[in-house]
Amino acid sequence: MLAAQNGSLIGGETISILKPDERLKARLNALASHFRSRFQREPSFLVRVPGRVNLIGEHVDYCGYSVCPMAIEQDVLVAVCRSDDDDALRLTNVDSKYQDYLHNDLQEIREFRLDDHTLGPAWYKYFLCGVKGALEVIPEKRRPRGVLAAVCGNIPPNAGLSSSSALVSAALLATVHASQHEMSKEDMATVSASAERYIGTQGGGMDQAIAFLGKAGSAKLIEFNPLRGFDVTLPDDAVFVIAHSLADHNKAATNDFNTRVLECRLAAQVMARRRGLEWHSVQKLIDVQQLLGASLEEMAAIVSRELHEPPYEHKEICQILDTTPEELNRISKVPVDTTQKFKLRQRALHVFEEAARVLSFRSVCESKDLDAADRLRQLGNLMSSSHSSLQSLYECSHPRIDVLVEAANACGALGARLTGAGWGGCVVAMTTNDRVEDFVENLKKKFYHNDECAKGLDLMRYVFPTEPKNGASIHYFQ
Ligand code: ADP
Ligand code: NG1
Ligand code: MG
Repeated sequence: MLAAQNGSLIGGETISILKPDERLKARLNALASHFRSRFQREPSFLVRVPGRVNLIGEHVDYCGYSVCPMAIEQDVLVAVCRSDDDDALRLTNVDSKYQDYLHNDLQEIREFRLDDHTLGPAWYKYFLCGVKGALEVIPEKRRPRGVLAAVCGNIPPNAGLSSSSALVSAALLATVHASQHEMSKEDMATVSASAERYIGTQGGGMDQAIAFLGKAGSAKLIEFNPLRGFDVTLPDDAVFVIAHSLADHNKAATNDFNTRVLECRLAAQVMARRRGLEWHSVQKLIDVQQLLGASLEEMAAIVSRELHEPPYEHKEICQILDTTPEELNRISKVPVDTTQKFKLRQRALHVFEEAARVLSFRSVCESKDLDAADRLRQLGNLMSSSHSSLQSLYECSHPRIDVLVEAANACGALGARLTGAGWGGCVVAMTTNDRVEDFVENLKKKFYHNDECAKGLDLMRYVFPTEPKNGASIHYFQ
């Protein structure tokens, strides 16, 4: 059974039911006609959940630290109809590369295991994560017998813009709304973050939080435990450009992501043990910080004292924690190979320094003492330092990402960094209003024009300016 943070559901604003604007109407009509052709029925409502770009605060959410993303225009739409004369879940996708899916008993999805894949999950499993999460919190008498759903999305997938969470969150919202069950945005985000873990990745909750809490015109500082979002007003003259490295990385298809989550947990436990603290209850790096009552800057210094540079072997971690390899494997929550080595110092250092950069980013945005140029320069520097840390300490970049960041800098970006989990995907670069058009054109020339991978692509979909958009919404067809 899923529980929201602190074990209970928290109240708050619910998802807005809005009239579709003109841009949405065209897509909505195409989706409705796909729905009709597959199901010979009219859809009754539509949910829209956006992707996001994280401006700063990478790989810190699952350590308990705040992040600073904004919702983007690209989204996942789901047209939905509840069916009370049939027990099935029927799913279809406008994009034919995602095959239709049918399961004859919707209620059975509660018991499904969704993380048993070798080459990465089928698309519909993300949808099932959201349905499973919803069924766990909707009272039995409200649950629909069956659901028909048609999906269409335009978030570049496997690229760090959170297409997976948009899909999981849309499935959750669709099922909850079809059941006429009321939930606050915060509860939706929390349940959706837990639900996405069924796919096998141990994410921290940033993506689902901004998917529901996003607000047009501001980025958000997202805090966890309890989940809260604070508006961050970005400088008027700043423009953020997303650029795709054209290297995909599906998080659930490899152990890369979960290994970092594990390294952070082990770093926290080893630090706790070395400082004479009870380590079993320590799960996140923020737990050690709170137990030690130290600042983020002090934590970076403590890391340098308590954790050594050469990678830790499994055996050494067992010795420090005074535990057996079997017990360590059990608490690791992800499969661990005993020959695996863990870079505890490097990962923990990244997290504490990146968490501090998020707070600095917000202070710089809010500062009244800086002139416009200084503000942009400082924000750009924070983004660039974040990228260097992801590259060298966290080792989650990709050669194409590093070349793209360099190209963005050479084209005059004030700062540029990998965004999302990495190992491929997108970068976010900051430029100014008056330079954005030239910046995008120059970046196209520098990175994409002579690139084999970019041949035949509509580059507008791979390199584009973005601005903060609203989070999830519900729309009716009439
Ligand atoms: P991201 O960084 O985009 O969140 P993930 O590796 O977490 O990448 O997961 C992306 C997966 O989500 C895709 O491989 C695909 O299975 C699914 N997905 C994303 N967008 C869509 C869509 N429009 N329709 C169907 N499935 C989608
Ligand atoms: P992406 O790249 O969008 O899948 C992942 C995690 C986030 C966060 C970032 C790294 C999920 C669903 N998302 O994002 O929680 O940890 O990596 O900052 O696991
Ligand atoms: Mg994802």
